[in-house]
Amino acid sequence: MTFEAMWRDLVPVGRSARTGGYARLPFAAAERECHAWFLEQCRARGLEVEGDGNGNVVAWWRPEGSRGGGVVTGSHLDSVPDGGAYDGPLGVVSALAALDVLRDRGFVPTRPLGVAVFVEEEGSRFGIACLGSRLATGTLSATQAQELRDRDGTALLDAMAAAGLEPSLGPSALLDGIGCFVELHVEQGRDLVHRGAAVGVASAIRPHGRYRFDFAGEANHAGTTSMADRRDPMLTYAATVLAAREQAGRTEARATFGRLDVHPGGTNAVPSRVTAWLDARAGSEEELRALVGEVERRATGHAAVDGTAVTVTAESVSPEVRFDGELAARIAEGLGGVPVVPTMAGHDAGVLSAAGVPTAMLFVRNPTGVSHSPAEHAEVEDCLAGVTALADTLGRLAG
Ligand code: HGY
Ligand code: MN
Ligand code: MN
Repeated sequence: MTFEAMWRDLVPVGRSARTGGYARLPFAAAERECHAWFLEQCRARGLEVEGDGNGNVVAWWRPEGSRGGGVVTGSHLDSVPDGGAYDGPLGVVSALAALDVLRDRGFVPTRPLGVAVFVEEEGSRFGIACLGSRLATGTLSATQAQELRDRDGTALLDAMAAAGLEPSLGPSALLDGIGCFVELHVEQGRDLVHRGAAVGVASAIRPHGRYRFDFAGEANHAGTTSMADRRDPMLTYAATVLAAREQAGRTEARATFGRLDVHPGGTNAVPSRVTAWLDARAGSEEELRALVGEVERRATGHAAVDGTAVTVTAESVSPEVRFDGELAARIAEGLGGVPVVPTMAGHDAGVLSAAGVPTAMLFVRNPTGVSHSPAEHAEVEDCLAGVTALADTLGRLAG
C-alpha cells in the first residue's frame, strides 16, 4: 500500500465536518480506529506486534539472523482538540511506508526494525504530555498516572479498560528492545521553509512545561454585587494572562493559556473558581523557571489586590533535550547535508532521549508552519521525501 493510500485511509477518521480538524482523544473511538488500522497494517506486513500495559505498541520486523538493539521508528496517533492531520500520524504512516521502501529495495536488516506508536502524546485527555512514553521509561510513576482523570472525571485505568485494554501501568519491557529511536514529524515552524529544505534533522527540544493555575474567589450575583464587593477569580486570571504575555515577550520564550475551566459557569454569576493551564517554553531551563516564577509572583500579587487566592501546580515539565549530536550529524550528512534545527515542540523522542535511548528526529517541511490546528499541512512531495529520508536513515542504522 502506498503512502498516499495509507494517508487516504486515515484522513476521515475523527475529522470534524465543521472545522476539518481532528478529535483523536486517547482511548476514545477515533484514536482507537486509527490504532486498529495500524495493527491491521502491521498484520498485513507480517510484523510481530508487541504491546505494553500502558497502551504503547511496537511492531517488529525481525528477519532470521537479525540481532542486537532494535532500530525503531514511529510516533503517535492521538491529536490535540481540533488538531491537524499530520502531527503524529505522519510519523506512523511514514514509518510503515519506509519499511515498504526498504523491502522493495531488497534490504534485509541485520538488527530488528520496529514501528512504534506511543499513546497520549499530546496529553489532551489526561493532561500529561507524552504520557505513554513517560510511563514506559519510568519518567512518570504508575501511582501518579493512576490518579489522572479526564475532563469528565474518567480515570485513566477506566478509559483504558473501556477501550478493551488490560492496563498495567509502569516501566515497559518494550524499551529493552529499542536500541535507537528515530521519530519523523511534521515541522511545527518554518525553519525548513526558510532554509529551502524538504527534510531536516532535530538538534534539540527546548524545555517546556504545563502548569495549572487555580484561582479561587467568591460566587455572587452579577447584578446585585457592587464591583467593589467582588472577589472575582476571573479578574485575577485575566491579569495573569497579560502578565504571562508581557513576561514571555521580554525574551524568546512562549507563554500560552489555551484551556480554561470556569465554575460554575453562569453568565449572570461571579465565578467561585477559575482553573487555567499555562503552557510555557523557553530557551533554557533557567529561563523557563524564571518565566513561570515571575508569572506566579505577579498572579499572587493580583490575587492579593482582588481578594482571591491562587495556587500553581506543575503538571508536567520536560527538561531540555539535546539529541545525540554525533547521530544527528551522521543522519544529516547521510541525507546530503540537510539542516539540523532545534524545536520548541515536545515529542516522545525527547522522553526516550532523556531516558538514555540514542534518539534522532526527522522533520518534514510545513509550508505555513501552522500546527495544532486544522490548517496544519505538508505537501505530498515533501512527505514522500520524508519517507525516502527515513528509509535511507533506517537502512543505514539497521544495515
Ligand atoms: O505540545 C507539543 O509540543 C507537542 O506538539 N506535543
Ligand atoms: Mn502536537
Ligand atoms: Mn506530535
